[in-house]
Amino acid sequence: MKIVDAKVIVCSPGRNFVTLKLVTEDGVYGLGDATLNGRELAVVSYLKDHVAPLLIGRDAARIEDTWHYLYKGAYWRRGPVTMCAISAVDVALWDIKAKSLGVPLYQLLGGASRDAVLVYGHANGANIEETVAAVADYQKLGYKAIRAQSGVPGLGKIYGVGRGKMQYEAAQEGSLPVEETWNTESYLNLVPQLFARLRKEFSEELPLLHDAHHRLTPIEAARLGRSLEPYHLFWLEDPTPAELQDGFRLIRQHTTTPIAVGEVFNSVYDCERLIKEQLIDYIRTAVVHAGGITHMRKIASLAEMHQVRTGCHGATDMSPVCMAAALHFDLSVHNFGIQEYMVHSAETDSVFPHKYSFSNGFMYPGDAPGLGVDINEELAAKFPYKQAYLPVNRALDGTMHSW
Ligand code: KDG
Ligand code: MG
Repeated sequence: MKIVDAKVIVCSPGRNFVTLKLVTEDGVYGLGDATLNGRELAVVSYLKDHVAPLLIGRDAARIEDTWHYLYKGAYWRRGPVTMCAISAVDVALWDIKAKSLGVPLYQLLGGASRDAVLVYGHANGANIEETVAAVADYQKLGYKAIRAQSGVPGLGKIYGVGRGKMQYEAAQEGSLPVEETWNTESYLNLVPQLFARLRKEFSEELPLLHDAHHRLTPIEAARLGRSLEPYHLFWLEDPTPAELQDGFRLIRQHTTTPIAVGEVFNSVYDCERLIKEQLIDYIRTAVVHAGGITHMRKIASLAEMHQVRTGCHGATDMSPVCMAAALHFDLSVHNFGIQEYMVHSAETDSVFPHKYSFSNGFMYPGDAPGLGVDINEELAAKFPYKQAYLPVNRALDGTMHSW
């Protein structure tokens, strides 16, 4: 079953998405998400100029071999652009294989390890009281686990808050990134107050999560983790930038708050030390950024051996194609922990009709053959690419800070 076409579709139904469509000689096609938020066109070029020509005429059934052909064959290894492109090819090939065999993808990954996929929603507010109200709203929608982010007095819009309490979209249209303001001390004082208030309002049993979004040094993160211990979070995410992995050892020495990391990772080598030394509890790599289903399974297997669970990144910049792939992965891997879920806009859902569904705090990939997601190319063409960037962050004195 030879690949005869490799089409890169760029559209912006509410936000930018890059989708790879691989077509085989017998007409079966597969989709892969290749969206790299704020750097979309770099992946488009990599796919169009360097990957698509290599795929024409290749056997679509050889998924593992194609993965290594693109990874080893490039000589230049890893990196978000390359790995996003490889992910898209990989997922499209898994979609083709499952469709050809007439089974939902999770059946090819060992079958279901559970009945449903636990997800968490994003509650946020400009201040603590607004965030408490947003958590209540998410509970009413049936969510069984909720991430809580609050604005910090004096800082204006910061990561995780600012576009209405039920939704948050980080990328903003424009030719330059928006600049946000940061002050670590104000943040470190506010977050424990937020969770103290949330535990007062809601059950001790409600899994609550928080994302520090790479903005702390290891010792600041250790202070935050320790101050949150009475409120027993499900996880504290990205407590410190993960380039310096020794920092996680320091955090671990000081707190029992569970740690999640990995949304910016793109290979098992980024995770290896953190997993093997049991410095984290949840690995958050995404199918679209970490080499597709093929590579994500290797990461999950390593994690399983070290009692680390998965917690895939699932913000709105993961397209419905990635979301579907994540749900098949989540349903099948033994050491699944939780899946992030941010609802896409109605425009996005209309461009990407899909069979996955949410009900009462859980998600289901559905039983359609393959991924169970399609792309309406005619409609996609009505939403052309719009330049957009993730924000940048500056401390109060103007110094650049991690966002
Ligand atoms: O593209 C970057 C966003 O997806 C990221 O900032 C969202 O941190 C995020 C999260 O946990 O969803
Ligand atoms: Mg995050």
